[in-house]
Amino acid sequence: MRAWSTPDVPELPLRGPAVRIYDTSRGEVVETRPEGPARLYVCGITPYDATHIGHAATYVAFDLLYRGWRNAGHEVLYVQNVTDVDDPLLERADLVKIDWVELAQRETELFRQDMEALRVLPPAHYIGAVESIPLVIDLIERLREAGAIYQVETDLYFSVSADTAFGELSGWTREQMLHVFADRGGDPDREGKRDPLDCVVWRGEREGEPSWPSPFGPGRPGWHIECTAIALQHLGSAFDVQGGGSDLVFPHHEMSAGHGQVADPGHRFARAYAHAGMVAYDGEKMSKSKGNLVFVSALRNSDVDPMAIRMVLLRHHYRSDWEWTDDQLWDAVDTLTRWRKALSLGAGAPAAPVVDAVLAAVGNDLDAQTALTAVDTWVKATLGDDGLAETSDPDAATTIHRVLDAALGLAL
Ligand code: 5CA
Ligand code: ZN
Repeated sequence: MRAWSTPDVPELPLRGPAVRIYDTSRGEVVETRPEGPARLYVCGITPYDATHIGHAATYVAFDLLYRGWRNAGHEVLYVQNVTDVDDPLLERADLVKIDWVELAQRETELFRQDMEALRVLPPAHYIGAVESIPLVIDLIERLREAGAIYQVETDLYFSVSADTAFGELSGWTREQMLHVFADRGGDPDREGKRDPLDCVVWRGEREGEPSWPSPFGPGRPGWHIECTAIALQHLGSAFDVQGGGSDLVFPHHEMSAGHGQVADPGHRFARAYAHAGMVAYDGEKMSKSKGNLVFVSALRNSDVDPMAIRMVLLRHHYRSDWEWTDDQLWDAVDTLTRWRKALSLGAGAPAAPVVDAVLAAVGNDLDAQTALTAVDTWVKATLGDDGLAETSDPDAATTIHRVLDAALGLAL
């Protein structure tokens, strides 16, 4: 599948530090140590509706990681999927009486435009679930040889007990897992299952649903195995970071990792698992199923500066849960006006310490807030908010422009 176009990223005169990130499975901040290209997999959208601010926050978070690695001197190999066939997409297509393929294509195209506007660096491989069906079939065969697959009617299930590390990623108890499983695509009560937590890897054909031929009969892939198959194919085992929103910790990432670890015993699926917090609106998690949404495209259509949207997202630590309000957007618009004024002066307060501070902050678990504060301090000094305007650095504006764009994706 085609991704979106790559924005220009300025080169910086100095290297950033090694990137540290919070690993959900270890419960602490760890240093990433890419060998060869830094390998990143981030779970992509299910394209049944437009990109909302919650999605955007998650993709901007991992864009900081990409930029942090790049600025530390690593090449980055980034892979993202599109869940272009799954229950919620088929249900929505049915509801609005549109062909599911057309719905997926339309919403994926809108997502590409939103990502471009927000200056999110594109993945090198942008892969749909439908196009990865041959990979999924191969992976199921491997899991079957390992004894991890069984059949219930026409569906194939993965035995979570086959992964000796099952549960280590989330660190959740069985009770916690069972509590959310049904709400997150699972079927704990299905008769014939060996363990209520086992998950579907191949869903046998149902009337009125699309299906593809396979050695196990016609059907379609389960959700978790889609991401495992795509990641293993394009990144291999033990890739550096698996990312997504915190709603994917369990079951999605736990199951994907389980499939990967059974298919390739002795290797972790990913070295670290990173999760972005949930964005709420009107008091509840912003979600397509609840309908409490703020769409990136709707804001863009009302002429909101995409850099102001990006700034609102950057002002929240990527791991925190927060609530979107329009006030934050207007505040970011005002800030950008002030910043642009300072940047238009050319000379300003010394920029080199700001570059150091921004790179250090991004390298320290993607702390964009601290990076923005360092820039704001420079803006205040340059505009002379507290007295005399500082002009000692003749190239200050060029340097600040560069670091804002390279490290934070803010092109002003
Ligand atoms: N296609 C699957 C992943 S394989 C999926 O979860 N799609 S999604 O469209 O529902 O979400 C896309 C990404 O946005 C996921 O990483 C998800 O964790 C994240 N996300 C969804 N809702 C929010 C929210 N309210 N705040 C922050 N991130 C969110
Ligand atoms: Zn995924």
